[in-house]
Amino acid sequence: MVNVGILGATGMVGQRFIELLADHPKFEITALTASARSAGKRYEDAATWYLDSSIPESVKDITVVDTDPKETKDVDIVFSALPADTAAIVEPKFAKSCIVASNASAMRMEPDVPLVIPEVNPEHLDLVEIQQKNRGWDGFIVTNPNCSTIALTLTLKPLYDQYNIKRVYVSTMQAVSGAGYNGVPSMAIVDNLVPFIGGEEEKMESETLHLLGEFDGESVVPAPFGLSASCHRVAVVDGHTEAVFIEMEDDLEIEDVKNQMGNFKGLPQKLDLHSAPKNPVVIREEENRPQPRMDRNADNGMAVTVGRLRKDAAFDNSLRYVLVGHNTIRGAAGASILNAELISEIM
Ligand code: 11C
Repeated sequence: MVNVGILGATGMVGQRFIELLADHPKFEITALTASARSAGKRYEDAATWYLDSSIPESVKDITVVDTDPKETKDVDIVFSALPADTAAIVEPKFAKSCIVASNASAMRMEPDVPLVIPEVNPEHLDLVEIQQKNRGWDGFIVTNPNCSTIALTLTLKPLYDQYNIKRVYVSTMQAVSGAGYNGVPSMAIVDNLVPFIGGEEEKMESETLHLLGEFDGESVVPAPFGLSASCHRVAVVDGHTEAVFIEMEDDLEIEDVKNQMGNFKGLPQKLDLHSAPKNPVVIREEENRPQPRMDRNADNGMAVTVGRLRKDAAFDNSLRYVLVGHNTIRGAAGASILNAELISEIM
């Protein structure tokens, strides 16, 4: 077993890490960190558990420590659920000696830090060598994208491989858990919608093109199409919904698009990663799907569900669809864990 730690273990994403790692066949949680207020307490006493599942027995008695590498010796991988400002300071300290699989946005666009979705761009992990050389670290940082970006990019990748994409518009309807809130108290948003999520549109626009970009041996050259995002918070507990509009350079057949997405695997067959979904994109034909409550847990929350896939009659060579992805599983903790599983297999 590989010893792993979770940085920021008491928050919403930290709890997802615990839930997903509790019975992991290769990773064993041996360290949990949080702010100084929680340090020294048993995990069960330090955390207000938000999830529907109960706190796994194996972590209840772990003593929470400060988020400091001196406190987490003997850990090979740390998963970071830290807020971006803390992550920017703390993650480099951990990366001196261990692998940091980060969900935080702080280091994602650093030119020598891989931003990876295993099914989309595993080859970007080659940046690790450059990172270690640049920074003199024995460990390294690998990041996963923002939750809305992951769901969108998993659906764009099979299309990008097959067609010349000209431009993409996306309008999101994002769950409150994305803001780190527990569902019930934050349902003050019921009967309302917030038409702004700070930094989200910029992240979707830059991260998506970076993920689909080519690593030329030195750096990543972003994919060459236009992408415009409008992001909104809605009264849903978990599961981000996105309405996607794509214009291609050439004509397309909807059946072919469905086949490309539905049969997309991404990972080489010989790689059997524990958390990988069987099919990263699940296609639904019903007119009223996907819906967050019905579809966010597809393949343990690791698959993105696409529905309402249709030609866009308003423009030439265009299509539109709606997707739902679990924002704290596929879009956060599950994404970092899948990155760590990939690293364990291939590096
Ligand atoms: C939200 N997507 O729903 C955000 C949360 O860059 O990892 C995740 C922010 C990030 O508000």
